[in-house]
Amino acid sequence: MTADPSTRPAARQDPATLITVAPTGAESEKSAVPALPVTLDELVTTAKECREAGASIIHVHIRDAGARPTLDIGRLTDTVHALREATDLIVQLSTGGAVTDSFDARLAVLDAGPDGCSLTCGTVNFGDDVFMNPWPFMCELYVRTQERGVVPEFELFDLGHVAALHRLLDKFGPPHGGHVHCDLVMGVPGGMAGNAATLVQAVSALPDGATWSATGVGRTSLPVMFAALAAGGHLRVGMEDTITFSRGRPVASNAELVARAAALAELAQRPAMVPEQARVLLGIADRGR
Ligand code: KMH
Ligand code: ZN
Repeated sequence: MTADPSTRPAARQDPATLITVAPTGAESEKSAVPALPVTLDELVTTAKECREAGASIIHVHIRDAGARPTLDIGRLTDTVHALREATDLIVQLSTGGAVTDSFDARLAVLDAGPDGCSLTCGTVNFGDDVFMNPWPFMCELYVRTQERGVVPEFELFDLGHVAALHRLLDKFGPPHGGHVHCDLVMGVPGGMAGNAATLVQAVSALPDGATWSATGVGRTSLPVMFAALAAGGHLRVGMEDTITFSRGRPVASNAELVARAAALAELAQRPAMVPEQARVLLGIADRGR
């Protein structure tokens, strides 16, 4: 029996699942979360383990010698080279940084020559802080990605960010590589809720042909992961977003979060894709290793 066309999903369904790992972030402190990778050695080891476990993109925030968040361009450049040397992962640098970072420092991240970067589509309350992404900053960053040949991933923390994404694409045209890929960051205190109903609403508003992943911060991690798989999306996991594996049990490593995501993707009959497949999906050229 064939399915009734009216029940077929409108959303694009990729036969495999792109898994992004976001191993570090800017918010957790090493002293509170000892398993957090903060040195270059720890990051490279994490990257290799996560690649083995099923990740194809690494979303990178780095730390300084005191394990504090930094956007130091020398360290970022060394990090891009080291990750390329050690793995075939797609290297995506955060342009969000920490809430205290200046716009100029966030724009300069592209100078480190990553494959991709995050581009958040609007300001959002972020716990007790504010993550600032005013329209002129978004525009400047987007145009620079087009000029530098860096593929942006549009980070959407709120439904209003989806509207801002449409506005950006209408004004400046498609991104480098020609394909729009978004990441729904859900469950941030101040952003959109991390649940299935909100995910479906956000996905239905995305540009035609866009692909998307989703991540739920904190305890929204699992509900968002199940909802994303059910809706045909991709997954982002990692200690940037989740430091508790299950009730009362801290995450032991980023790789175990990737392994859990890959196992769920396998169960959903959309197994984890390898970086080569992800590059084709996202229009990201292999810059050589
Ligand atoms: N650390 C947050 C303030 C991104 O990487 O682009 C911003 C963030 C988003 O993590
Ligand atoms: Zn980030």
